[in-house]
Amino acid sequence: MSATPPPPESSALTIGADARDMIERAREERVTTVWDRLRAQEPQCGYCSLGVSCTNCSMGPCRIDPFGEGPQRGVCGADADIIVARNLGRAIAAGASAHSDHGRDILEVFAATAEGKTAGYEIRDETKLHALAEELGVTTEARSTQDIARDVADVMMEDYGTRKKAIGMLDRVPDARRALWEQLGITPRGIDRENVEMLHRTHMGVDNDYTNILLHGLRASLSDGWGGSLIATELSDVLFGTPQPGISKVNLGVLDEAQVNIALHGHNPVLSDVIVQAAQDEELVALAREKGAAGINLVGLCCTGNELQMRRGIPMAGNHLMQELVIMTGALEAMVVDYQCIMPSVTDVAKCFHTEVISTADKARFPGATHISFDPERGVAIGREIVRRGIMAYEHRNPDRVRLSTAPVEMMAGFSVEAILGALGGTPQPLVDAIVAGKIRGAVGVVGCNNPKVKQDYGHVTLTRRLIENDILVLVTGCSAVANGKAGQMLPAAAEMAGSGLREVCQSLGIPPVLHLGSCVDNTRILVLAAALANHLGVDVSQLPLAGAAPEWYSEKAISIGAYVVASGVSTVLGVQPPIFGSMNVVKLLADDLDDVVGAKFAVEPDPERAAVWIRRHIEAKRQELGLTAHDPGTIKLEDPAHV
Ligand code: BF8
Repeated sequence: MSATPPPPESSALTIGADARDMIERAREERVTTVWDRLRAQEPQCGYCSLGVSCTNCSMGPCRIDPFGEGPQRGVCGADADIIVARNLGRAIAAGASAHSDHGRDILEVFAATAEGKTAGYEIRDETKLHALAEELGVTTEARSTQDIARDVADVMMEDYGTRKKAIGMLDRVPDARRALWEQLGITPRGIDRENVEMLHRTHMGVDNDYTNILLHGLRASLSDGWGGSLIATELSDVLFGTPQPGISKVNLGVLDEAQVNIALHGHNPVLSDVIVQAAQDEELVALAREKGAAGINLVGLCCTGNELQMRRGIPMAGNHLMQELVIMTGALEAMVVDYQCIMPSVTDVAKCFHTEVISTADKARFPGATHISFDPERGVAIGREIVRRGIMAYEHRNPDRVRLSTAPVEMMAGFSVEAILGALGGTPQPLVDAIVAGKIRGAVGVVGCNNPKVKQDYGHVTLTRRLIENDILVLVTGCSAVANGKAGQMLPAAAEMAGSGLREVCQSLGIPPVLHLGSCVDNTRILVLAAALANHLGVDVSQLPLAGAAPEWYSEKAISIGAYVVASGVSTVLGVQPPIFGSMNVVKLLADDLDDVVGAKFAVEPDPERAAVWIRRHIEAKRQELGLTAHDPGTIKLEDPAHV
């Protein structure tokens, strides 16, 4: 019998000192983490990795033999092209549904606030509400904020399901792109409709043309990017305030040994915002002191953390792969979860410590957690109850088991489109001038998750670093923002890391070369900025020197994001192989032919150094097509065949 090889060194799993320390602790204490579970699954199923297994009906499960020797069709007759396309289509619909249902939840709280039926919520950005009302055709003159909000809510509700030709915020899209979507038949009509239609099409015996399925995939994803996610972003700004830049902190060092620590994890800011209010309550602060703590320290995780950091400067404990490790510090009293990206394993890890996991969404229950059902009518009272539970858990903390070894890092967050345009003097023209002059070669959204198949944060940090060194402005969201924050790349002083042109622009504006635009639904901020730039220049988005990248993606939501970014005209590089390689027709469609259809395509490149070369070349080609200056040598040698 061969002996099981020892697990890899923690330094092979993550670049973060805070994460390494906690992975080692987990091993010492025999607590299982995501990396152990990945190892236990290896080798993972080859059919599933290639996307050629199908469980859509009970004549199956079926799989196609990628070597051409075994079955080439499922029981129903579907070949590899159909199966891969159906699987990908369903993944897009799942991701788009997750974002859009999050948007609907915020919309419902917004609508209830307009009716005066919530506690702890108000319209914080009236200017943005008025702008949205005008965009959606809601009269604002001589009307109360509540009346306007009620009508805006009604119009947005209709975007989800009512029979329409197009969802409501597409006027932001450049005319050329709108016309292209019409011509291709992929203008998103209703948010729920496109996702339901995808589930219908991918039922056995409906859509059996892989191209047709994937075109609808683009339509479903557009209902996310220009629909559900955009509603989530815009209404979160209206309810909780439009972000403005500010300094915050990041990594596990934001936990404070002297205080009650409560982590807010998930994606939806509606509950976490009232928890922030509750944590400032004098009675609760006094209760924490009575229990021996110096105060109440809220920290964020994943995108709920991004929402709070962007608007309220709440420190960020970590990104996706840190959620088990934050409990391993022994200093966390409560982990409050809403939904999305929350590993079911957190309750198992919490059992080894005094941490109470508190679930709050009725649609996201976690066995082993305390469930406190969120109700916006009692928002403040629920927020107080949750904070009180965290304080009570502090009594059970074992000080001998606290292990906090890393100092936090400062980062800047809060770059809404409004804040960016504000910094530029209210118009994109200075950005355009810098691009035309070649000081900034282009801009790239580096976004998405951590995935234990990639050394944590290595993909995000390396790719971003190479891009800024080459005078490419980087916009980050989601877990990529956290990774770059931990690496110190998101402070104005990080301009020193950038090429001379980008450095000069950042230093003159006092901004970092890597801008934090928010959570994953806030990828819409990147779309809106790209569209504003294209409209300003009178060109299509696909003509601009832009690109997208998701170096460590894992989620179905990331698939939807990638699809709507490409369908909006921005080519995108994925660092983790999607399950499509069982159909070379699908691969060719996505990585090649799509460029002729929507003016953008996908690439897959696991090595961030090579991904940087791909992006740099792409940006220089776009610049050339626009008649802008030929590429400057930069630090990446584009002619070097080693980088091809
Ligand atoms: O929505 S980046 S791991 S936390 S899915 Fe999740 Fe991915 Fe992080 Fe935010 Ni986005």
